[in-house]
Amino acid sequence: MSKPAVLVARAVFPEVLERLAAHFEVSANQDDASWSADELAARLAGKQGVFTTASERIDAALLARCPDLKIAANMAVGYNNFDLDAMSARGVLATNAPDVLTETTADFGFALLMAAARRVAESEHYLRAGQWTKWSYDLFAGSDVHGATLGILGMGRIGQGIAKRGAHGFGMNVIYHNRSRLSPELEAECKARYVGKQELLREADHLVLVLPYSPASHHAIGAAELAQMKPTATLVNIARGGIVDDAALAQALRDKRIAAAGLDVFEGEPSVHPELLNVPNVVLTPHIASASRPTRLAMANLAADNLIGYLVHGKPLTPLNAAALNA
Ligand code: 8YV
Repeated sequence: MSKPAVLVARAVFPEVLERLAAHFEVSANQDDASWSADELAARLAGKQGVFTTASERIDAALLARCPDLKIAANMAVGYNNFDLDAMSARGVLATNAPDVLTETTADFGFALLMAAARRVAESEHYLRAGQWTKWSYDLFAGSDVHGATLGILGMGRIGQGIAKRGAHGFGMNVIYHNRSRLSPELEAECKARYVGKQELLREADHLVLVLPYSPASHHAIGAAELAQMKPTATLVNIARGGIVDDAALAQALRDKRIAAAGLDVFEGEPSVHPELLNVPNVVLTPHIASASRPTRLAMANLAADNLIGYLVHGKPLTPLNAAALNA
């Protein structure tokens, strides 16, 4: 019997490709370039499965051109690149890669928070540029993290990881806002208090965004929200580009409406709003919050396990639309 055909849409660990090759006829993106929707559709002809990162859009238009496709497996916990309704309507299973990246991503949220609040990147650039000639009492004086109020918008697994780090490691007062409240047990574990969005914006000394992207969360932080924050506040986005209005944020940073920001995700990435590149009080990283080697490998293996689980054994590990498909 011939093996099912699978497309790997991005270059990925060789050991993961080897695992896939034991079960599938694998075509893989070798050079890590982004494919256009047209190219992706052409390459998906005759494929039953596709290994995606969070950047390949799987929607009705693409699916109409890929009648053989049965599963798209994201090497990411976020899945705003999937149109789940269109996938369900076409009988295509969607899977993501939750849990395996939670702690690594929460670590990075804290790294950005610390770097922005304590002006790590800004001061490093200054030193490298040879500008450090003397000690001065207010040289790169930033905001304290320990004991401050940590606001979290979006309280899924990664948000909870950040809350625990803040409460238990840094003695922070943790407040959060989310579509739904955590159970009292989880609130106690995270030492986090539920508040409305306005209170979150007003009270947070450091605000971390960890909510999923959807049309409802588009520009959840824009000029109006930034105007409500403390002028000493730090904003961290490790969620998705598009949740923050990057132009409004650049303006707020320039005007010192807020003190600093740490951004791992951007509207239209890998392009970055030019105004963000021109303000000093922001730390910018290229979407690497989950990028420890063990975690990226675990994410890739989980995406591979979903392809193998579904196409070989009929049992995916972390399905998103199983109910709609009876999978
Ligand atoms: C991924 C992410 O590295 O998991 C997510 O949702 O944003 C990142 O961890 C990236 O999307 C590549 O798949």
